[in-house]
Amino acid sequence: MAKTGKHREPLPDDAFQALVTRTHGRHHFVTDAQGRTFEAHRRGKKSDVVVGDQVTCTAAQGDVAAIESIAPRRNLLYRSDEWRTKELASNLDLVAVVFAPRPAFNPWFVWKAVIAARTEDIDVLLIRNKTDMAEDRDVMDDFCRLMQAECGEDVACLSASERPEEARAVLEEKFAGKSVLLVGQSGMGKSTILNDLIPEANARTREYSQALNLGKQTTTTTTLYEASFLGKKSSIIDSPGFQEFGLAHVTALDVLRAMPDIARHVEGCRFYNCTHTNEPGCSVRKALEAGLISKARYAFYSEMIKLISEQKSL
Ligand SMILES: Nc1nc2c(ncn2[C@@H]2O[C@H](COP(=O)(O)OP(=O)(O)OP(=O)(O)O)[C@@H](O)[C@H]2O)c(=O)[nH]1
Ligand SMILES: [Mg+2]
Ligand SMILES: [Zn+2]
Repeated sequence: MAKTGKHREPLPDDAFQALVTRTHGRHHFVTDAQGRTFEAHRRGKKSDVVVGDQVTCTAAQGDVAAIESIAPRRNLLYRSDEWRTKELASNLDLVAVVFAPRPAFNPWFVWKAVIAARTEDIDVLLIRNKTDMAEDRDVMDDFCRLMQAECGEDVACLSASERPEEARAVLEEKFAGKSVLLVGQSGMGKSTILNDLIPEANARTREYSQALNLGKQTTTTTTLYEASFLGKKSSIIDSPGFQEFGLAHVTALDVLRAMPDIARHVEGCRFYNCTHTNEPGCSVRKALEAGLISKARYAFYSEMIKLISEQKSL
């Protein structure tokens, strides 16, 4: 049966709308308006279904249904490398990037996640978790100051495991009425944060996987949980941690748009197409030399531009 174009056949009477709440390889789960959950298979063996998609399903037999079509998406967050793209979730209002001093703090991961979200016009919240840990406290403080004062990002500081009530109060307000994706490297505390806000989710956290020796990555599927925060319908999507936020799909302009601390200095450059890397008369480099731009941020910016130009010349 054709799903698009002029020759679309009418769907049977039992067709229904649903939300994709979980994907695991080719296995999908959808929830309908009555809150019933079905295992759902995509018609035609396509593998284009993403958590957050609104879909039309048919033939619910018991708790198994078929996904006939996917409604147009408002946005789609994904990462990519030279060879492939990996969709994370769709129809998002907020990307919450979780970072912490342990297992390892990686500012580039956070900055790349911000670029990915901004490129799709999705709002960002940075969540500094594990504030109870003394390790690298100064590094974390400096990073948060930079992100707030120089980059204009919203940063929430919390301790999901030691002060869950506080974490809940801060995040309920930020998440109310929104569809929120939690992203971050493995072990940063995404599932712990989810459990603080939606205890019924009962998501596995590292203690559990350590006890069972399940290995490093605790969360293995992307799952959407619905909740009511401050009386508003909201949802949180927990996703498996990963190490590299590949951005093979972004342009130099996308990078600059997501880096206001750099972009604010581009006005006086001699060349209209200045890349702010090695051109003479560059006002960004002047600002860098005058100490008006963070060295770490500039190093990140120039590496991103280098990677993008290398890709173009492939
Ligand atoms: N000290 C401290 N530990 C925390 C905090 N939040 C989470 N943890 C611990 O950090 C570990 C990892 O937490 P998870 O919630 O499983 O991390 P995750 O980001 O979901 O990891 P993946 O599912 O592998 O991507 C667990 O042992 C948590 O108890 C916190 O605020 N402080
Ligand atoms: Mg997890
Ligand atoms: Zn320049």
